[in-house]
Amino acid sequence: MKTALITGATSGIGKSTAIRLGLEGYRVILCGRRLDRLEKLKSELSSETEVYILSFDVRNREEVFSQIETLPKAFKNIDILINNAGNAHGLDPIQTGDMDDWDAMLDINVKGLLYVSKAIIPGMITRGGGHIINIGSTAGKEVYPNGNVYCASKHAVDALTQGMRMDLNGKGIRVGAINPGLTETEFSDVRFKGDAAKADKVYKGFDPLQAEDIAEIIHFVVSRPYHVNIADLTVMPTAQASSTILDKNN
Ligand code: NDP
Ligand code: 8X3
Repeated sequence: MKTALITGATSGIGKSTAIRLGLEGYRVILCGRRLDRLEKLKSELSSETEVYILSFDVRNREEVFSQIETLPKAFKNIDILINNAGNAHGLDPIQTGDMDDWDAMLDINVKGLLYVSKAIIPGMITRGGGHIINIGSTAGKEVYPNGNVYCASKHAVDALTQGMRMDLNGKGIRVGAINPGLTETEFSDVRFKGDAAKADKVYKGFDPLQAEDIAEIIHFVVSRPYHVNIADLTVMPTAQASSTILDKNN
């Protein structure tokens, strides 16, 4: 039975991925800050697979390492790391952007991903195998107006995926990125700080991707034979052609 650690499992893509992998027979480690949600998900999944919870803020370097250190023997050998935790904060032109939002995006989406990876990669190297999937974004391929720092954080994820793949080559570790386009999750609620009307508008008038669509792709990627590494996969709703071209009548 393979063990997968999923960051950001309390909601959206991470939660759906945890469910999908759990149902497919992977042992899952659910991570996130909202412990109540992690506990609820654990109780839902426990009849299907072995589940363990780690509640930490990916921004807190010490917490990341000390929490991962507490994993019991059965969960310690992580085969699959899904670096998913992340969000956008704000959608403002650079000249009026909120610096706390900038810090949050760079600290969570970039540095948080690095801390979690740093805590897990040495074990993978020792065991001679592993699979890391970083959740990038179409925003990591193409910048859009007012997306400035979020796009920069996801471009950094793109660079880190390439860098990890090079540095870990020869160590038996597969590294790849999945880059979703518009996906209906709590992403826009967070971006617009709980303004539900603004958040809902993002996904109105077209068929956005759902978290389950991405979870299905993640399961496909991790279940390929060992010699196959899906290095970089971008997926958009059919209505989306680029980060700025969206047919809301599709
Ligand atoms: P959600 O807001 O639904 O989920 C975000 C997850 O990240 C939550 O589980 C949240 O858990 C976790 N998270 C956020 N901040 C922290 C933190 N400081 N420490 C630990 N966990 C944290 O959004 P999505 O599911 O959409 O987002 C998942 C990933 O997908 C992100 O990396 C996002 O950038 C990316 N993405 C999303 C797209 C979209 O259109 N929705 C498209 C492309 C990429 P908690 O708050 O409980 O800690
Ligand atoms: C999330 C997709 O276009 O809202 O990364 O930035 S987008």
